[in-house]
Amino acid sequence: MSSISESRGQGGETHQTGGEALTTNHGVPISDNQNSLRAGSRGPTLLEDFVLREKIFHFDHERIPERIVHARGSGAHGYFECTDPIPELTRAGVLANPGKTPVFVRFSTVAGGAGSVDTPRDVRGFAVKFYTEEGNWDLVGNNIPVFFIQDAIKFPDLIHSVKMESDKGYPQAASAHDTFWDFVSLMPESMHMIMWAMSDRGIPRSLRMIEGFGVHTFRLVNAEGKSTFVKFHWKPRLGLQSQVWNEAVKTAGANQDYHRQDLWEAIEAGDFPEWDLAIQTFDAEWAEKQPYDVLDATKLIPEEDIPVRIVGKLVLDRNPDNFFAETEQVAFLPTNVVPGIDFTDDPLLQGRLFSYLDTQKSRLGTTNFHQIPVNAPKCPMHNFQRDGMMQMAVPKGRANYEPNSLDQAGEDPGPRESEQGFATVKSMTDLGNQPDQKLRVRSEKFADHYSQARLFYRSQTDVEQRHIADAITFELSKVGLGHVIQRILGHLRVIDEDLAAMVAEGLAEDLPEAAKPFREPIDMAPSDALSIAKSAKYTMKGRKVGILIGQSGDQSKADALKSALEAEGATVELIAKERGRAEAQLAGSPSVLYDAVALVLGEEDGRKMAKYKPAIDFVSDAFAHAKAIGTDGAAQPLLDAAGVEKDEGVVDLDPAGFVKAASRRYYAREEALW
Ligand code: HDD
Repeated sequence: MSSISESRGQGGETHQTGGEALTTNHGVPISDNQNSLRAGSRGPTLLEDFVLREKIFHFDHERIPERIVHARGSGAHGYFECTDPIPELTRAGVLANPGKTPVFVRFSTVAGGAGSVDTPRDVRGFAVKFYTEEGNWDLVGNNIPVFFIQDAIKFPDLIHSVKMESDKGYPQAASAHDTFWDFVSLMPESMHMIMWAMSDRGIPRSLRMIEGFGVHTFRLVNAEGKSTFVKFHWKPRLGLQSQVWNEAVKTAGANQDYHRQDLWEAIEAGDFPEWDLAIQTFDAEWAEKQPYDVLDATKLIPEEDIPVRIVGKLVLDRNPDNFFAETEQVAFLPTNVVPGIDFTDDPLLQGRLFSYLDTQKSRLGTTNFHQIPVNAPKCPMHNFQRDGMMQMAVPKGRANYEPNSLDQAGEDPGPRESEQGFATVKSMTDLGNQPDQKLRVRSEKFADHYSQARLFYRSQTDVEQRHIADAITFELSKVGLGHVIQRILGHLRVIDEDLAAMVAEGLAEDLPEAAKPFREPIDMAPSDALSIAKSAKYTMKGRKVGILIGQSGDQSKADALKSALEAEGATVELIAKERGRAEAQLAGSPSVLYDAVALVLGEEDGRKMAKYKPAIDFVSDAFAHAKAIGTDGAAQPLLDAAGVEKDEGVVDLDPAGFVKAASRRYYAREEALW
């Protein structure tokens, strides 16, 4: 039996190195883990069996309440490296000094439960915990730079409406239902985020290919106490990529853990996901001149107006050791800021400052949740807070209050305040606020709900606009309340008449009167940065290719393709009808799991597979989902059965040509359907 010191790490973590004696939680060695203690071999189990009782007792309490939102998530460890320090803007060491800061990141969907699928149409959470030398800084953002609502008081309503309907208990992980669309139809401020959520941003290809945004305007504060407003952006080095809707739906069936597995495998393979951290900074004078309010979380600042400046990079290089201990128990708090970073009076952010601390107590059960290793700061932490459930620390001495004069008696007096400590920016008026009355009102500047929805829509390519129209059409087709559909169409008319017409046509609905805006929208200059397609990166890095090899297929062709693809950074999987002949089995590996496919078949395979449904679906889905298909004459019967028509994305098996073709999608195929 190994000694206790060997089996326990410094942070209290339990190592499982194998071979040690099995014990109870209290360290008593167990001789039999197969049979409970009975009165006779066929008799009742005895209450005396403390081994059984402890094991079942612990098991019965293994689950904790899941997050009310963002319940399904995937996490990873890594580091943030500040490459372009900004000491002139902030005294926060994490951004003011070059160097690395450890992080834990959790990505999530919003609406579904912890056991739901990875690929619903939904917003993605992008929460980063920086373990800085001055305490933990949590940037708890999303992959969309704006939010549905302006004021935190509406958050419970928003979430109640989007979660499964409270009487039926469905639909799970879907916004396509009555209550969500009813709510947003009555909240025109949500229209901008609706455009984003209905765009391809709502169905990302991989968590490694999403942007992240801090959403709110925050403050950076330098050593002189000067405050500068800031918006935070994460830009994925792999570029942005999305699925198409039909693909996302089928992926949910093929692999419920599609994103989680992709993230895990990339990190295991040493193919570390990376993002640049970029900032937009501005002062009050600039903010005052904008037609929107920088404190309104339903508005973004176009990158054409304030370009982003890259200050560092995020690298995720280590998978969690234990999903529950780390990814489930991690507690993000927007209140976790460090000296040099501060809040603004954004009313959505202000509400969040209460909600997250509060929720951790109900989720993790104790005010001492900060002691869980994934939540604990990596810098020293001292204060006079004591006790509470599950207290892990063993403070020495009796200095649990201050001021005290115990040092005069030679005792440790405990920690002291520091002049370098966090100090709130004093101004409440630098954005024109007049805090002379208590009011339940919103600033006039929050009243324009459509200009940026229009900006987003009109900044998209034709294909992207069509995807938005199709997504809204799909979602509304699941809405049973006719008046809600009509009300949404009324909003769409204000955003863009063509969009409204496309959706109305898709639903075979008449167009109602346009909604009456509080404030007439303005036409802002389209922003290319808002379109995924306009800044698409054609690369094999991060992409996965499936090569279907037939029984009489030429293995050397498959091998040549595989090495050419891998040389460009792609992951390749060989797929065969029989698992033993390849890495994956055709029936369990539909083409939705790959970014491009190649068919390496013999003449007989081509004929046989033309009658085999998984093979036909493999090819017809790849084609419908705008993916490159590498093929040759032998596969023609299968291509015919799958309805594939030759185009620039259907290429022969020459490795160089296929690699080039496989680095992008062929959305022109969709245009043929319009
Ligand atoms: Fe929130 C979790 C992001 C508004 C209340 N939120 C949560 C997570 C993310 C966000 C990424 C998951 C963190 C994790 O992985 O553990 N939330 C946002 C963003 C918002 C936002 C970007 C708007 C800009 N949230 C928001 C409001 C409220 C909340 C207005 C309440 C007033 N959010 C919560 C919460 C959660 C949460 C209920 C659930 C679990 C948790 O906090 O730790 O407190």
